[in-house]
Amino acid sequence: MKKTGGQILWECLLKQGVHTVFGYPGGAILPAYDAMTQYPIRHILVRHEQGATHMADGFARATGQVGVAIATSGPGATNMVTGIATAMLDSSPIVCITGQVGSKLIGSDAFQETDITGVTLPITKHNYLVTRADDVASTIREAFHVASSGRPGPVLVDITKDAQQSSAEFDWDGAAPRMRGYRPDYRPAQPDFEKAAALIREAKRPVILAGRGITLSGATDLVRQFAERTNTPIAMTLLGIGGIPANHPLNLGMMGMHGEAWVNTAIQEADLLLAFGMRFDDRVTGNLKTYAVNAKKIHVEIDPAEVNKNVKVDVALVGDLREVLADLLPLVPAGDHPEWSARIADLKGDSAVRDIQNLPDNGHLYAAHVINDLWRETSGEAVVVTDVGQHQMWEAQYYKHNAPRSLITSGGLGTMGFALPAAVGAKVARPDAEVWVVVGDGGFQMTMCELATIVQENIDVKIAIINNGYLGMVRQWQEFFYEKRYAATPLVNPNFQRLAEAFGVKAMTVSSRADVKPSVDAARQHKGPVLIDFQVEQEDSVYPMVPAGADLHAMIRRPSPIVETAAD
Ligand SMILES: Cc1cc2nc3c(=O)[nH]c(=O)nc-3n(C[C@H](O)[C@H](O)[C@H](O)COP(=O)(O)OP(=O)(O)OC[C@H]3O[C@@H](n4cnc5c(N)ncnc54)[C@H](O)[C@@H]3O)c2cc1C
Ligand SMILES: Cc1ncc(C[n+]2csc(CCOP(=O)(O)OP(=O)(O)O)c2C)c(N)n1
Ligand SMILES: [Mg+2]
Repeated sequence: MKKTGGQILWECLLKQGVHTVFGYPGGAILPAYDAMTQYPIRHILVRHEQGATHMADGFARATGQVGVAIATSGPGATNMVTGIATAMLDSSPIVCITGQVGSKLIGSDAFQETDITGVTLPITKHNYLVTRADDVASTIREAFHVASSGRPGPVLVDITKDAQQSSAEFDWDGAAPRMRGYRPDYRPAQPDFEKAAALIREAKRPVILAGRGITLSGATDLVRQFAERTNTPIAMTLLGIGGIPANHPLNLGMMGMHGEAWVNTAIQEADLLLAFGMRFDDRVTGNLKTYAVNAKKIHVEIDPAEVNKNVKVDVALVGDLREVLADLLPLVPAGDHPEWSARIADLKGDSAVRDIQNLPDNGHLYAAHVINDLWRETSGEAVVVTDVGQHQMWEAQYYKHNAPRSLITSGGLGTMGFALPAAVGAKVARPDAEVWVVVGDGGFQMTMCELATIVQENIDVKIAIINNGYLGMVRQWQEFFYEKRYAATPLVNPNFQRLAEAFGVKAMTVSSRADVKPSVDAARQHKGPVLIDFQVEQEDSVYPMVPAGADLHAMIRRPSPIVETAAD
């Protein structure tokens, strides 16, 4: 039966299992919106198209399923750019659908015409311009296949207005993806398994570097088994957090620029690094010349372009981590490294000292207190969506995540404004989960218009603004590296409580430690969205810190008053 391109779009989305899309209408996408009314699709009307992309991204990160965002041509499409780039850098599978001017008008600077496939070429895994209704089904199927297979990533499908309006035969089966040049199913060669197993057997000071790939591949159990069998400690990247429970005895915590001191020291002293689904980001390695110089390196990675990109490795096992580990595990004997374990225990010191819960209340409210109390009150079981800045790092340090996909954060692009919309996507994807937004006073103001979306759609997210009156992370760099010249970092903020109330969101303001717990409890008991403005110490800094490009072991340590380790 013939259907319009607009109808075929929704038919395909439903067949792909999509029930919710995040979007904003306009002229060039109107035929598709009109067709949408005939289908059982939940459309979440955002307030800015950037929000739609972050929502689709949050949806994808919370579940592993493809998230879908939709917008009109021109400004609608260009507003999506930041969200697409965010998804690209963190390998998040989203499909963005944009309307385009009529095919005959392309290239004429028509009203709201932007060459969005040109604009997004470097920030999409792949993108398409569809000019005929006949091509809608095959393109949508391909887009979902590309977004979700191999190394996931964003795909954009730009559909001209006439392709949405005209009719074509809808043939789902005939539209199955046929992509000769795209083969994401790599498998390592057998001799490489042998080489890796030999290095593992010989290692005396091994460390696993666990990244986002362990969750993307569904390999978290296998990584844990591998670690337990070989008694190998595990260091996590920011995006790996949650993949291995924080309370697992072999989980060391986060590595890198704001990682735990003992983790970075262990990496520098290691004789074998097992990089599982991580890409040696510069925030992870510091100075490459001095990075883990005594360690052999094994890299298990699905994308061949990542191998030997930043760090030269001794053995690369290119393939899906879960499949590779399933084959590698039987080749690896059970082992122990008593001296290494003792050294690590020594480095770590008494980690209970880091527990700031019992430090005396000196009248100052530190962000770390807020995060620590939030962790305790939610029993570590919330899905926390963070924005970018100091609060993001404190969340990573003080909220102990035990479940995969329970920390959602923009790592690679570091996109301020990500948290609030991404949390909407996460809550829509997992309505039964308790979802908290941890966001800075700066980043909140970048996408706070989505409070209106939250109210219109009754999205039950709880929002903790870590309000330090500064673009805190930049202020910290100015303090450390620019002699405290605070150029353009102090913020004059609105009254966040009254602002939230104006949107119709229940809100509180908290400025003392004693009020943190009761406010979190009140927020949890309230059905519906709640915002808490936590007015924290203004000039606190995130420690430890490896200055950009410095040696990983050259960390700036916290002078006082929150103690990090007994070894301080
Ligand atoms: C303010 C700020 C501070 C930061 N500080 C730190 C820090 O201190 N420490 C830190 O770790 N990060 C930090 N980051 C984040 C950092 O920039 C990177 O985003 C992060 O380190 C990347 O982690 P990753 O390599 O695990 O994830 P990704 O960048 O998502 O890479 C995952 C890798 O896994 C691969 N992969 C995907 N699927 C599979 C599969 N099925 N099988 C095998 N491989 C797969 C991918 O190809 C990719 O190479 C910071 C970010 C910000 C914004
Ligand atoms: C869109 C965007 N613009 C600028 C930056 C640079 N930047 C990184 S952290 C930061 C400060 C964030 O301030 P705030 O949201 O208040 O969080 P805080 O660091 O104070 O916790 C800035 C400006 C960014 N990451 N993203
Ligand atoms: Mg701030």
